[in-house]
This record gives sequence, structure tokens and C-alpha cells, in this order.
Amino acid sequence: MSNIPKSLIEAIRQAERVTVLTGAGVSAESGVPTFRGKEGLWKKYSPQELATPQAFAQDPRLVWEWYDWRRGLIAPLKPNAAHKFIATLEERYPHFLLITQNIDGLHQKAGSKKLVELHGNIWKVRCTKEGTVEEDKRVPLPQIPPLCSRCGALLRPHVVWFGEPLPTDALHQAMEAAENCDLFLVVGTSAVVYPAASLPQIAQSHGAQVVEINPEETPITPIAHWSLRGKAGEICQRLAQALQDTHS
Ligand code: BJW
Repeated sequence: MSNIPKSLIEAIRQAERVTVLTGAGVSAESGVPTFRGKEGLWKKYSPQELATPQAFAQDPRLVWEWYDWRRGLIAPLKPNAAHKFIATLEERYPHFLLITQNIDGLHQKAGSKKLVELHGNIWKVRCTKEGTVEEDKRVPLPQIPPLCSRCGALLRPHVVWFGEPLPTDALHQAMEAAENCDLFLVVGTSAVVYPAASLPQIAQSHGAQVVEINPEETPITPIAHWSLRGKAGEICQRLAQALQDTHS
């Protein structure tokens, strides 16, 4: 595992505007499966059959069964050291934004408040007719596919599938935070899904220093000032420790 460079600790201490982008890898140590890689969901399940609007139109029951299964898997899981470390960062900086691609809600469970969810949230449902969004944390869902209690139309998971636009507000905030930060941390994402994958590049081209935390190289590695190779939870624990040590 990488050592934490002193220059990085100094940059974290000096920064005033910090933006963090997270992906599935940040939740891996909590037990949430990632999408890509050896054990990833896309090895067993086809994104075309489960994570597109066309798939939902063709077979809403199949899509809902998959989401219901994932909700059951995620429900008992707890935030790990990476979620907790990231939550502490928002206290540290006057300008801070956490941008997550994750839909699992674990950042919120860890205490993060200044965050935007680019790909939605698995604990919310949306009416396909009215567009209304509601929280629904029941596991398992009593009826599959679930129907809107007001109009009877089909409900869908409030997540962003391939080919769908990202929520305008969330994307706008994310772009602004990428353009205006001096330190941009990228944690646990393969950085292949756009437009999220463009955010580190935007930050770097606007003068931010980029830090990557990932056990593997990614398309972000060539533009990262620091690449910390290892698991997010373990690296974040060491970062927290190093920050404490240099403080005292
Ligand atoms: C660890 C670890 C540990 C392991 N610690 N790390 C430009 C170029 C090319 C294509 C496009 C483009 N613009 C748009 C596209 C198309 C498409 C896209 O990007 N396709 C590419 C795959 C080629 N994008 C879209 O369709 C997006 N929509 C869009 O652009 O709309 C435009 C539009 C405008 C106007 C009208 C209409 C349309 C939408 C993308 C939606 C993505 N949805 C999903 C599913 C969400 C719901 C669900 O969960 O069911 O989001 S797909 C999936 O990928 C999920 C994730 O958020 C996303 C990113 O994955 P992530 O988080 O990076 O996970 P992994 O598994 O890929 O990587 C895990 C990483 O963790 C790895 O690097 C590991 O090494 C690491 N790791 N253990 C730290 N312990």
C-alpha cells in the first residue's frame, strides 16, 4: 500500500476549497459490490437488461427484482473508515462538496451533509407518470413492481440509468465545485462513466491538485498529483492519522 507523502498532507492542510468525487469502491469495504472488475455486478448481470430505461420498459418486474435484491443487500451495511473520513472533511473546509456516484446512502449514514448524488438514490422511488419522488426504505418491497399510491402508475427506482440525463441541479453543483476547488479527491471510481468521469479533468484544468485513492490505475492516474494505491478505508484511516500527527 502507498505511503502518505508529506507533500499531500501539507496540501490537505493548506487547501481551502475541497471537492471529493466517490464511486462504488468507497463502499466496497462496507460490503457493497462494485460494478466493474473481477467481482463486479456487471460480470454477472447485464447493464443493458437491468440499468437502462429500455430494460425497465420491457420488463419492470425483472428490473425491480434486481433492485429489491440490492436494497436487501445494502440495508444492513454500515459506513466504513473512508465514508467517515470524508464526512469529517466537510467540517474542515469553508468550501466543500462531496459528489457521489453511489446510490447506497452510506455517505449520509456516515454524517455527510454537503453532498450531491449524481446517479440518484436506491432508497427513493419515482412515479413514472407524475414524476414525484418519495423515500421508501421497506425491504423487501411488499409489491413488485411497486405502484404509485396516488395515481396507480408504475414506480421506478430513483436512479440514473445509461442514456438518461443526470439531475440538472446536482450536475451543475458538481461542475461548479470541480471548477472552483484547489484540491480534488477521487476515491474508488473506475472513472469510465460520463459525465462524472470528466469532473477530475475539469478540476485539474482549472488549477486544482488531484488526489486519487484506488487499488488500481484508472484514466485519472495520469493527471493525478498523488495516486494512493490501496483500499479507500485503509488509506483514509492513515490519512486521518497523518493529519492528526502533523497537527500535534
Ligand atoms: C476500490 C476498492 C476499495 C475497489 N477502495 N477503491 C462520453 C463519452 C463516452 C460515453 C458517454 C459520454 N457521455 C455519456 C456517455 C454514455 C454513458 C457512459 O458514460 N458510458 C460509458 C460506460 C461508456 N453515460 C450515461 O449514459 C449517463 N447519462 C448521460 O450522459 O446522459 C446524457 C443525456 C443528456 C440529455 C438527455 C439524455 C441523455 C448516465 C450514467 C448513469 C450510470 N448509472 C450507473 C447505475 C446507477 C444505478 C444503479 O446503481 O443501479 O451508475 S452505471 C454504474 O457506473 C453506476 C456507477 O455510479 C457508475 C460508475 O461506476 P463506479 O462507481 O466508478 O464503479 P466501478 O465498479 O466502475 O469502479 C469501482 C472502482 O473502485 C474501481 O476502480 C476499483 O479499482 C475501485 N475499488 N475496491 C477504493 N476498497
